[in-house]
Amino acid sequence: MASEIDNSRSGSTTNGESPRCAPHKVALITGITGQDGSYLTEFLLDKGYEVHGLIRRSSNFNTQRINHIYIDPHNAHKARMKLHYADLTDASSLRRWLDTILPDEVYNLAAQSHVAVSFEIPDYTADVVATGALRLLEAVRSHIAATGRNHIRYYQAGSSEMFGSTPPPQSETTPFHPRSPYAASKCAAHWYTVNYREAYGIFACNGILFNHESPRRGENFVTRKITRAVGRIKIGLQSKLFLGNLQASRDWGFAGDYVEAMWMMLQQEKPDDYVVATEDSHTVEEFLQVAFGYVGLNWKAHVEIDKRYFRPTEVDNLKGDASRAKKVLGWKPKVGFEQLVKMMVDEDVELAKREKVLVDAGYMDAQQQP
Ligand code: NDP
Ligand code: GDR
Repeated sequence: MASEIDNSRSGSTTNGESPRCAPHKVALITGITGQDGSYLTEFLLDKGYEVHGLIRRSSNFNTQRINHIYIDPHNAHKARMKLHYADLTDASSLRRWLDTILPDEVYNLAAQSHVAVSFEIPDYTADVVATGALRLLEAVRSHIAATGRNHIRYYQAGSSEMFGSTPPPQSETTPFHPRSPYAASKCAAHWYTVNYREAYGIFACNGILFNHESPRRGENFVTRKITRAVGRIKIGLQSKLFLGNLQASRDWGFAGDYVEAMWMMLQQEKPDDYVVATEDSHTVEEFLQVAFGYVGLNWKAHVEIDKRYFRPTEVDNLKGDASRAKKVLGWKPKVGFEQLVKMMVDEDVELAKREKVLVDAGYMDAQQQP
């Protein structure tokens, strides 16, 4: 699905709604195939942007979350989202695509983003999350030096995990105390971004985003793992759900709301760092109660604790203070906790129904976990 680029910035616009030479902004997104990348792409396309996404090579297609907005590049005048192969571990690919695409805004969303997995592959996690951000910043810096395009703006996907064991409420001034290789790598990426802003005057922002979820959330994060199980249990495809620590608290928002904050940060006069959060926190157990209760099930009858899902060091309590984002950006979340859980359960019940059709027709094993 990744395509060769159309080098002309004025020749490839819109889904046929605007004139071919209409002025438009160009965004470059790393991590476009992820949860946030897909919502951000929709958001920017709606605003009239031309969106270029960097995708990494995979032995299977990894574009499921953006297939619905993909237009074959052979319809070049219609396709406003374009995909290119690159990798955060490959500096040359980053610089090459910057020079070719000439973006106005760069969103660095790519990451090995699973906290528990980062204990298993710490070296790789640091290479992508920390050094990957540095490679991209350096590519932006050298691209600006070579071209003089100093209006380019950079967004770094920071995380509430950086606060780690520092107690809530957490704001932009709260000290970091990371509790995983992932979180330590995000701290490095955060400070690289601050440093490139201070050293080279690059318009670079850190969004310190608290957990945000959606029906597109990866299936091994706890919220989606729960709502997938609720759907499958309700439809009779599964009976048990194995989880780890149920007492951890998270400030869970909706990913669709959070990508708007990313964009808002890059529209300000000056670059800065912002916490983005709902300011409301719930335990994993509370998530279970709402999700199972919504379809008339008792979570206690289905959930079993499996030690393998506990982490060597846990982050117990995250609850953001998003006053700066509210005041300066005018951002606020639209979807609350219960609405989020119900949205995810609704979608996953429908997904389980479709799976059931495949199981009944003999195309899928009922025990086959997604
Ligand atoms: P996902 O895990 O859904 O998506 C991660 C994206 O990064 C995918 O597109 C993935 O590609 C890509 N990627 C992974 N490794 C590489 C690499 N070496 N080179 C290029 N691309 C790579 O994450 P989210 O969308 O949930 O999160 C987006 C960003 O925000 C991440 O940086 C995450 O750490 C951060 N974040 C997320 C929060 C959340 O609650 N969702 C909260 C705070 C921060 P592929 O599809 O091929 O795997
Ligand atoms: P988190 O999200 O670590 O906060 O990182 P995750 O959903 O993985 O864990 C949240 C909490 O749930 C507990 N938990 C389990 N987690 C998973 N994945 N699987 C289980 O079976 C399970 N049982 C209990 C965890 O211990 C934890 O306390 C997410 C990612 O998106 C990061 O990239 C992002 O930076 C942060 O959110 C903010």
